[in-house]
Amino acid sequence: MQELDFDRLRPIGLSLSMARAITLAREELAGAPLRVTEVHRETIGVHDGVASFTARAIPRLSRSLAEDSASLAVGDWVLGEPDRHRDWWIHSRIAPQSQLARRDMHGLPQVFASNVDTALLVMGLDTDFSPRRLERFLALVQGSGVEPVVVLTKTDLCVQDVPQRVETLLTRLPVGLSIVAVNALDAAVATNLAPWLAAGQTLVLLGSSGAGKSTLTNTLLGAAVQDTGGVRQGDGRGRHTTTVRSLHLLPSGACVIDTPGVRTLRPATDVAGAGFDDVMTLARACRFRDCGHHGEPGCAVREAVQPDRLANFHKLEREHKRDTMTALERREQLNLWKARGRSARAWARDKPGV
Ligand SMILES: Nc1nc2c(ncn2[C@@H]2O[C@H](COP(=O)(O)OP(=O)(O)OP(=O)(O)O)[C@@H](O)[C@H]2O)c(=O)[nH]1
Ligand SMILES: [Mg+2]
Ligand SMILES: [Zn+2]
Repeated sequence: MQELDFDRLRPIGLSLSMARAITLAREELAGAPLRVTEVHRETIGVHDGVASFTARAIPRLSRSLAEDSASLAVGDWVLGEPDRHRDWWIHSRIAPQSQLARRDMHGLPQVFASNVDTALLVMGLDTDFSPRRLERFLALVQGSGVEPVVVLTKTDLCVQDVPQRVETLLTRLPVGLSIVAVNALDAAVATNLAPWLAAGQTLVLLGSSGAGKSTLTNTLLGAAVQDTGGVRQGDGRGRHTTTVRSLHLLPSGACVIDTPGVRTLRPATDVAGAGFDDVMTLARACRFRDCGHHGEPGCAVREAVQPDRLANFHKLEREHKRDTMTALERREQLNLWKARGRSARAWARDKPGV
């Protein structure tokens, strides 16, 4: 077995703990360590620390991942080898040490990125600004081991709104959360974000279309690598310029993953109340142990949490319940609805005078 070349793999985000995991895996598995930079239908973009190239997953790997409702994601570490035609094949994936995922419309987890240290939650200070959406992103990150950092863009376009909007977030969101306001076009963003850009770190950019994720990527890269798009006049929405997730190597030695803007976001987290530590803590002081914070007497949550934040908490809680229902519970609920439908029909039929 070859020694792991740490210096070579560092620029593609190798951490010490992942180096250990790869070394361990290679005691039994063959192949060179590669990092996934892009995932396409048929092919996978990878980087070996020196160059990027295209590979394919062997069918056995695709099948075994699919059996676990998983698939290769940008940021994954994999082992691969070239065949005699010099075509590269990925044989195995090293278990990710962190993952950010949402639920798709069928309720299945869809991974944004693997092995990430920091999630930059990018939001424009213009019409994109929405504390409720930001709370959804925070719920998605919570419990994943990834540090969320709020990056507010377009300070140059919204000079007057900056202090008040930052204040809105500071009073509403949990204390200790990092909030940075930047002009994504200005090279100074590298200084603003320096604490998260150290060599070996991996960041992912999340946010709605038009927020400035690709603009930030380009400014941090110091080159126009990613296409950026305008925003629609009127509603200020983006045009979904970026269509695939991609990992880029920054001059600072960190890696950044640019992602397409998301329209709807259902966090795929197992943690109930994720992103709402304040609510969970305050709830211990409610008079009733099973207080739902809907207006029960002696509710400590309603007293302290902003009404709109609490409404968002309830909404996410309902979605979480629906998403984490077991198949059995789902069936029971369906039977209950059917029974209700039957009795309603029977009632309509038997109603006197009909
Ligand atoms: N003036 C100014 N313009 C910005 C800033 N951030 C983004 N923009 C502009 O906003 C538009 C959208 O930026 P993009 O970087 O393409 O947005 P995105 O988040 O990548 O959007 P999608 O790829 O569609 O998800 C572009 O015209 C950018 O130039 C900023 O801080 N200041
Ligand atoms: Mg983009
Ligand atoms: Zn309560």
